[in-house]
Amino acid sequence: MSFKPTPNDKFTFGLWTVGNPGRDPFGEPTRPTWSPAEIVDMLGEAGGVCGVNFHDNDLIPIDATDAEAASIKKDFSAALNRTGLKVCMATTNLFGDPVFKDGGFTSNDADVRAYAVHKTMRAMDLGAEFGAKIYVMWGGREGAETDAAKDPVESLNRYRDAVNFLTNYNKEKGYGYRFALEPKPNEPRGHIYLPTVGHLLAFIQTLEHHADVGVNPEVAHEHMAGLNFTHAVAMALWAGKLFHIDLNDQAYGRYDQDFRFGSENPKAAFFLVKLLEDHNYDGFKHFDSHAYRTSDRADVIEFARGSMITYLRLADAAKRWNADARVKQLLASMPKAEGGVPATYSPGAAADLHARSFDRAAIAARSLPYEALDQRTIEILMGG
Ligand code: DIG
Ligand code: MN
Ligand code: MN
Repeated sequence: MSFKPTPNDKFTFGLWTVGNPGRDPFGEPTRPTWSPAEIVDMLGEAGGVCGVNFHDNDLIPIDATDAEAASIKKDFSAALNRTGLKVCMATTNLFGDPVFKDGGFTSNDADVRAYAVHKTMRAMDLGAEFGAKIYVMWGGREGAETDAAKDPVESLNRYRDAVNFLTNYNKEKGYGYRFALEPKPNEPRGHIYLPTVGHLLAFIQTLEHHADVGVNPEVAHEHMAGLNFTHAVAMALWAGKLFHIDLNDQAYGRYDQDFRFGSENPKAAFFLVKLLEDHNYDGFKHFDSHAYRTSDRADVIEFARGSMITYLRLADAAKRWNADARVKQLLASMPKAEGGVPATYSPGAAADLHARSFDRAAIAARSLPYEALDQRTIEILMGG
């Protein structure tokens, strides 16, 4: 069976992912800095990619003249036309320039907070120009190394005020963005505010236009927090807030590795894909990851292809798991799951439950064949 991605799979890549030049904290770039148009052409070569995403300055350098910006946009548009790729998500770089050394929305400097909102409005304009309908906000610099610097409660007020202002700008301009806030526990700041999906879901409920705001969970970031990413995504799905997702992979307890999807822990990736497929997630699947520093252009394209093919293979494995006779037999052998606690309260239901007697020993003796079920999962993943 061949696993060929198509644009209908809604796989996307940021310009900064395939365009990653291989620089790391201990070494210079190992690859050329390709232009946005060249990156789009590389994604066209990979085949089956739905779209591309960008931070404002991935496309237009922060100090570009209007003429330079116009020329870049012209070349980028031409590449989109020849490859058929769309722009699916836009976001703002509020972490690269030194002005953001203490954050953007939560900076202690009111001028920096103003500039961050100014820059985001213009980045929203740019994304809308190319048809993006998802706007991601990753607060990579919104944090602290020492809590002597700022009051974390005041920081959340500042964060909320900035997001409220920008969701109102979205309404005034009629851009139709849905905002996806992206959590990360640390790096580049010692501690980043709103570090996990759970923190963001609580934060979103306090916003003026909370219906327009969801989350963009990333595998690597929940792993950095030592959390189960599938459960984080389940929480977002359950809350109706999974507006976007950053797929990659990551060893626990390491710096943000942004590895190719499924390359570090295929079993965890399987359960994530099974969750997304079982719950009919219909959003973009963004591979926020990059090739190894050792990769050349051809291997970077293999990285992009591999990301998509792994997802498709795991989705096929999820279909085979759901249809597997042994899996069905094991699930059927487990205690009845339906019923139990009444979905709605009534005095009668409470009286019945209150008076009910339970044979604890008999219930405790029931079997839960999870070893067999997990073993069968491993066998299916191994092609068995
Ligand atoms: C890091 O995981 C962040 C940035 O790459 C970007 O702002 C966001 C978009 O996916 N992810
Ligand atoms: Mn990351
Ligand atoms: Mn990300």
